[in-house]
Amino acid sequence: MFSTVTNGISRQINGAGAAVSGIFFDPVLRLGVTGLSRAGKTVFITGLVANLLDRGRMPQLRAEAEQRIDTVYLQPQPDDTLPRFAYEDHLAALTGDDPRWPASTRAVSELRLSFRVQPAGFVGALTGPRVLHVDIVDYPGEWLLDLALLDKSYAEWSEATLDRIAKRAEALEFLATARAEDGALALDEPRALALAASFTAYLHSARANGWSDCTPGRFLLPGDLAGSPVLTFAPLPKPAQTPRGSLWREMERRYDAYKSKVVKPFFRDHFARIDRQIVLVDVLGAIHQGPRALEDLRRTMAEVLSAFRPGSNRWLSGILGGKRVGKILFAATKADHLHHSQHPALTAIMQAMLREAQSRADFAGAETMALSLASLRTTVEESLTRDGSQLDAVRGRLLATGKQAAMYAGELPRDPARLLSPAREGATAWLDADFALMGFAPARSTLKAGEGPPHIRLDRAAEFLIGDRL
Ligand SMILES: Nc1nc2c(ncn2[C@@H]2O[C@H](COP(=O)(O)OP(=O)(O)OP(=O)(O)O)[C@@H](O)[C@H]2O)c(=O)[nH]1
Ligand SMILES: [Mg+2]
Repeated sequence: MFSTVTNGISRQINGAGAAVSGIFFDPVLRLGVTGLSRAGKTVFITGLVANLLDRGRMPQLRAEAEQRIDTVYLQPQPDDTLPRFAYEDHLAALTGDDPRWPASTRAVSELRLSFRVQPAGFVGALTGPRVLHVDIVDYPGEWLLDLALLDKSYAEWSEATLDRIAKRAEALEFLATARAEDGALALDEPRALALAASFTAYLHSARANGWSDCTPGRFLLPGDLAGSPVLTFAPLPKPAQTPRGSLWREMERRYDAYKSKVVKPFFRDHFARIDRQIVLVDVLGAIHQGPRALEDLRRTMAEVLSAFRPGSNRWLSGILGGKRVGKILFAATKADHLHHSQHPALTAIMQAMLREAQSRADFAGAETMALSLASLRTTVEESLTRDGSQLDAVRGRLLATGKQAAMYAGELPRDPARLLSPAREGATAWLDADFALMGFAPARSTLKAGEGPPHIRLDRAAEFLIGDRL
């Protein structure tokens, strides 16, 4: 009796499964990985994939703890026009004999990771193993900032940009060039190129000095668009007359082309297809740079996040057509610079930074979480005695000299407002504290069979992002 019933159920489930997902293809989850330049995207994807292939250090991934994961394997990705994420090269750099950090990324890339899992529970016992493909897409957060350009004309963008950078030392040279230019005069291509080059140079030095709002996004990461007209424009003061063929008119045309030929295709072809998202934020780096950098990061992150609030942009809601990112994880990276006793304070700062952006629309129902992680742990914890008191510190191999050193980053306040408020009020230095950071190199390590490279909380991140689908 019982067996006929279960047989019936199992046939039904098989039938339903085949009808829904089609027996010919397995479900796919697209995971977007983003963050501003140097936030830690490449190291994150490399560490995550290595630790999903060899899961010895992933106890918080539930399907792994329940021993339901049969195998995980890399597969050719489905998008023929996207470069593959160079996983093997990055892993070799991070874990070789002379471990080093991977080079900065030039373009969007993708990797397909496939899971063969035993489904959980009663139903699972009946249906047998199934396959889930996770397509990981690495793209710069700066490209999300470009969304704001869609609502702005060239004149509005020029004015806003010139205004915003007016007081920045990094922009002095560009501003002088731009002000000396008369946009009403006929276009002279070498002058246009020089303007764009000067603006790009400003963006690079602004980025290097810790400013986060470095847009248009492709100016920092041009890929194969380098030198093309869509990237040969810059903000200019608007002249009284803008005759046909003038520099101003041509810059306006190129700005519009950037929006329609670069910004829109990215959102349509890549962003609109993302199911889950992780946003990596180098909070520690900004704190180290000082209050101005932290405030700039907070404002920029709020802008990055507007891409995840359907309704913030009409054109975007139109192409999304009701589809939205279901889960968003905000991760403060490089947490291995801190002793674990300070991780809650770091997470709290990350959370507070997002609170404003979050409360505005709560991402229209997307589930969100914040945590601190290290994609590749380069340090071990150590207790230091300084002036008779104990300090929770970390020790690692210095990037600059290759020597071992212990570091104490400073005491992050338990109350995030102690940092965020002075930053918002325009303080130029932290009053009662100093935050040091040392650049650590990846540690030399010999990995045991079945274990990925050392990390902090990659398993928690993976559980949040894909655990419910395993
Ligand atoms: N200590 C430590 N440093 C990290 C970690 N992850 C990233 N870093 C540092 O941050 C730098 C940037 O990391 P990437 O992963 O290349 O950052 P990215 O976001 O891909 O950068 P771009 O491709 O240039 O936009 C690395 O070179 C490291 O110095 C980490 O887990 N621990
Ligand atoms: Mg990268």
